[in-house]
Order: sequence, then C-alpha cells, then structure tokens
Amino acid sequence: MPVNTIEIAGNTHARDARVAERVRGRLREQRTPALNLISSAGSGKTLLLERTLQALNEELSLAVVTGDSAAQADAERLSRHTGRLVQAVLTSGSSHLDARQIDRALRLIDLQYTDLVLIENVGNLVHPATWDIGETAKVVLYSVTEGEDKPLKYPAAFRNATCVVFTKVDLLPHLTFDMDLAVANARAVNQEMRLFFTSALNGAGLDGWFDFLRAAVREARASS
Ligand SMILES: Nc1nc2c(ncn2[C@@H]2O[C@H](COP(=O)(O)OP(=O)(O)OP(=O)(O)O)[C@@H](O)[C@H]2O)c(=O)[nH]1
Ligand SMILES: [Mg+2]
Repeated sequence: MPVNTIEIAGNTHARDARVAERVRGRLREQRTPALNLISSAGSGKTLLLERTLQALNEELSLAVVTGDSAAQADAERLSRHTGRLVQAVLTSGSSHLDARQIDRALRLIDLQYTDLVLIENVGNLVHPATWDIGETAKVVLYSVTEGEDKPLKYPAAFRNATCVVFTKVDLLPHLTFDMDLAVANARAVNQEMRLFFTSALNGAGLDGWFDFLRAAVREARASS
C-alpha cells in the first residue's frame, strides 16, 4: 500500500496535554490500543515491525505510523508488508513525535476497523521518552549492542515504558554485553516492566512479543 506523507513545517512542537488526551480518548472509544515504540537510533524498531506485520497481518488489522526527522524510508519498508496505508510523519529535524501529529495521522486511519496501532517514534532515548503522544503504552527497544548502562543513562525511557524488548540477541556470542547486568539496571529503574529477548534476524523470542500484542488487543476489546 502507498505511504501517506505528513510533512511538518518548521519547529511547531508544543506539549499539548489536551490533544494527547483527545487522541487517547478516540483510541479508547474505538477500543484500539496504540503502542509507541521508542529506542536509540538503529536498535531495530523497523525490522521488528516488519516481522510483526509479516506474522500478524492475517490475524489482526494493524495500522502503522512512522516518525522520522527527514526520510520516509522506514514507512516505505513497512508499506511492503501491509495492505493498509502507512502514515509517515516527517518531523523536519525534530527528534520526536508529538500528540498533534498523531492526532493528524489517525484521521486517515479507520480506527473502527483497526485492532492495534503501532507507532515507530524517531530514534533516540531522550525526547520520545517524555512526550505524551496519546499512546496507550510506550515500549522501549534495547539492543544488546548499546551497552548495559542505558537504563541508568536514560531512565525516563525505561521508567515510562510498560515493557523492554531486548533486540539483536543473535549477536550476544560476539559481544561482551552482560545481559544480567542490563536487566538489573532496567529493573532498578522500573520493577514492573515486562521483558522480551528477541532477534528479528533469526526469530528468537518473537512469539512472546506477538502474544503481548495479542493480549493488548484482547484487553482493549474487553474494556468498557
Ligand atoms: N543482527 C541483528 N541485526 C538487526 C536486528 N534487528 C535489526 N537489525 C539491524 O539493525 C539495523 C537497524 O535496524 P532498524 O530496524 O532499521 O532500526 P531502527 O530502530 O528502525 O532505526 P532508526 O529508525 O534509524 O532509529 C539494520 O541493519 C537491521 O538489519 C536483529 O535482531 N539482529
Ligand atoms: Mg526505523
């Protein structure tokens, strides 16, 4: 399906709690959860979403919104795996999405026929962590190439997320990455988080991630 480009002119970002609540209200009304995927640049958000679309497309109606500061290559990649329009927000250099952009992106998405909205935020662990875009939950991706200290250096990203998806675990044999320490650091910031250990390359751990998405859809459907 084609990509629809939403180009944001200039630096018009504003924290707007009312718009974020409006977005959340629309999602709740339609019983459609929206997950906001955040991570450092290159941690594997797009590849995880590609695998997710490949695996769940027949089963769930998934809508995708991507945020990128300049190029819409991620949206093009994702559009190859879905029959639905992919919304590409180009933030004109800004390092995160905001609620108004999501509000606009959702207008072209028929939420009534959508089970789950997956949002790929701009790649960094600073600004996306603290901007409420009206999402149901934030998910932080943490690649094993990033070092064990990331939860301590970027606590807001881990504190505000409901789960951590460790990515690229296929690379562990080649790295000195201490997974136990990384998990302990993540838990030190947020004890409640679900943890997934995945490789989008060889498929390890993806079933747990898919089950998490199915459960999010079921929970939203059951809500009043
Ligand atoms: N070995 C390995 N490489 C991966 C895995 N997931 C992603 N990669 C690679 O990591 C690189 C970045 O992946 P992307 O999915 O583009 O990462 P991203 O988080 O979307 O990047 P930005 O959108 O730029 O922030 C690509 O070369 C991927 O092929 C994985 O599970 N294992
Ligand atoms: Mg990407």
